[in-house]
Amino acid sequence: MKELEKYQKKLQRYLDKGRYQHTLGVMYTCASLAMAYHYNVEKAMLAGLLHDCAKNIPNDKKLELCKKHHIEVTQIERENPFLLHAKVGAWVAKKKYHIKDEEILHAIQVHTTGEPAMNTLDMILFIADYIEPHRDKASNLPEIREMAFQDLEQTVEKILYDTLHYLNQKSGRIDPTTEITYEYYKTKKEGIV
Ligand code: DGI
Ligand code: FE
Ligand code: FE
Repeated sequence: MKELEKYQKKLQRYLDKGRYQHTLGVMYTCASLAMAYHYNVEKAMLAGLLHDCAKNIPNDKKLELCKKHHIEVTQIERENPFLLHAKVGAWVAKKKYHIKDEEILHAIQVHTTGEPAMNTLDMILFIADYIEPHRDKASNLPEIREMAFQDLEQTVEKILYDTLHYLNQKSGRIDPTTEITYEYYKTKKEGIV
């Protein structure tokens, strides 16, 4: 837990106030979900704390970092560089916060779009990011918050369904990974895979 405090101090310098509050919300929500699903609580808290560590890096700087450090950038990420805060975040967590745990780095990397067949920590972070106490805009929050403590996979499917609906409504470009992930969890729910 000492490490968590050290990282909090550092993060506070790199994130704006609202983002830092969100980060703490995600960290504690990750802890709650870890308790509910018998996952390592400290590890889940670390993933939650660091997940948006690259959020306040300007877009041109994110693209520059990717080029310099050979991080692959897809076309949709080039057009919507905010999506890159997940991949770049995993890199920052590794290089600047010295996180060695590959599971934590992976959960950070996929926290925005998700990916098919996520592991427990990936799902805990993905869900915590959506339901943490400061979030108030997403639709169906009370229902999703309840579901989160009952079934991780169904909750991921519901969040992706709502996210795709929201992006369609505001004509936001959809990352193919978001779509593929939704299809994976939808099929899984129907009992086909
Ligand atoms: O960084 P946060 O705001 O805490 O949360 P996040 O990393 O999950 O990003 C949330 C935003 O990402 C939300 O507005 C929906 C958006 N998003 C998720 N998948 C896609 C997407 N945006 C686009 N354009 N395309 C996607 O596929
Ligand atoms: Fe994020
Ligand atoms: Fe977040």
